[in-house]
Amino acid sequence: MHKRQTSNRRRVLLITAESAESRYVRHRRLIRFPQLTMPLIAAYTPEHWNVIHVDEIVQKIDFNIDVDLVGITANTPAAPHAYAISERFRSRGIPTVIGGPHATLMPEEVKEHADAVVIGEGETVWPVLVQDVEQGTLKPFYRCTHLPDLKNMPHPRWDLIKGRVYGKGITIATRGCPFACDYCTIPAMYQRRMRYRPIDEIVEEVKVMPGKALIFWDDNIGANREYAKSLFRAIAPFKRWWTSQATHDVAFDDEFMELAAKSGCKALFLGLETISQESLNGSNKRHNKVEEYREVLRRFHYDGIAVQAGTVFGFDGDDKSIFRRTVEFYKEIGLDSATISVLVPFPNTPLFRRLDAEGRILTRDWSKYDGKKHVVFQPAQMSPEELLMGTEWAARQFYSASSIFERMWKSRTGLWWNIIRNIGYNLALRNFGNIGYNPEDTPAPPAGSQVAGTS
Ligand code: B12
Ligand code: SF4
Repeated sequence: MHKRQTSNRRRVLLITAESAESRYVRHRRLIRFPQLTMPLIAAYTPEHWNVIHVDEIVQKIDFNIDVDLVGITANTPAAPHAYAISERFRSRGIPTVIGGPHATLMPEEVKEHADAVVIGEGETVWPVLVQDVEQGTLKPFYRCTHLPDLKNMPHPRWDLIKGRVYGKGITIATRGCPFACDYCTIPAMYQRRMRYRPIDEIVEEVKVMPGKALIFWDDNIGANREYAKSLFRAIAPFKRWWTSQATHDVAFDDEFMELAAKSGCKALFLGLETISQESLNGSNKRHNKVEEYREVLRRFHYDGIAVQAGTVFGFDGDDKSIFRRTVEFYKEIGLDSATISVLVPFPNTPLFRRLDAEGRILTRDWSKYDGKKHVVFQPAQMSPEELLMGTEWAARQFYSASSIFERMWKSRTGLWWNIIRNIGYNLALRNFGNIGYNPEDTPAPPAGSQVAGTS
């Protein structure tokens, strides 16, 4: 049992929640990406509070800890687990607050399990909430009505990120995304209003960020190309390596690509999602053009930047051939790496509402909304089991030794770390038994079959 410190400083425990199932998958990863959320909320906490952070990917919660407030961030699959954590602290009379994507999408449900809910962004409401705790006037809901402009953003508390050899140097340059893909929660979280931090403030931050490699956890760092180019020019002298997320059209802006490369960009996550244009159009993602993907890869590799492709199976246009076709195409174009998932209709998104109206939502158990080990809706052209096992098959094919060799041979981009990254995924998949399903050869698996593990 921890004893309260002798000073009369208040104590807040911030928790980055991660369910046991997800922990099992993520703890085995070579790279365990940390989230920025709690290190940033910590930086906005008044100085007379002590902040303790527990990131469940790498740390355990001490439920006996003596604190005045518990703050939890949770995405949808972690929500039921976050509720359980919250209830345990509440049973000891400690007030709890939950924020993050799920709280923003489903505040009324979240309120049943916490004393307060933060809806939307935390910068402006968190200091008010903390003061209310001090005065014993905690309110049930704290809604972000004035979007923070992110000027004077304090440095995130990187010291609170534990258990990572790589990836402590995280921040953001921009917030939001101008697009509104129908399955994505970003439009609801940030109200489709792009914000840009002053570049000189980011430069000051880059100077002191820990580690050589940095991550900008922006949703779309290329949303405003001119801003991005100025940022790249400004951070180039510091010779850091960095990665972020963008849309694939940046590839066609030569100046953007050159400046990104010169400023140390080693890889970008691109939400390619699918090789079916029909599926992209049906998801309000017309800005992705499948016919351009090959050229996109060529241009990225020309500038020495690797591509990590967000890849999703289960769109209405997908039949059982989509798995093989995708893996073959990725090999052909020399794709560096892919995050392979099953489509998830997150609550309160346009996709969820459509599937719900069509009677195709199979469960509202949010813990199954992980995009890895469960299918939570009825796919249009296959069974849920076929979708799950097909996705697993595609991940194994994509990260097989021969596929890694073929893709790396074609990519020739950042080979030493790119190969290590691919091997990491290959090894992670080995932690789970291969059930040997082949989507086009094996008969349909029985309903309720379990998948072993996806990337
Ligand atoms: C980093 C990241 C990851 C990392 C690390 C995750 C981790 N658990 O550590 C990796 C790559 C591993 C990952 C994986 C996944 N992720 Co992710 N990820 C992100 C990303 C890009 C950045 C998170 C971040 O640091 N943001 C910056 C901080 C500052 O912003 P923020 O979290 O929104 O916090 C602000 C407010 O929301 C609010 N707030 C949030 N929580 C709290 C709590 C309190 C108490 C308070 C006061 C305020 C507050 O205040 C903050 C400041 O304004 C987000 C997108 C995003 N923009 O957030 C997606 C995002 C969170 N991920 C998402 C998803 C779907 C996943 C996966 C399920 C994908 C998959 N199918 O595998 C997995 C799940 C893994 C897991 N179990 O955690 C979705 C969540 C959707 C949802 N409805 O829950 C997001 C929103 C992306 C999206 N396009 O929709 N992810
Ligand atoms: S482009 Fe990416 S971040 Fe933007 S709305 Fe679509 S999926 Fe979400």
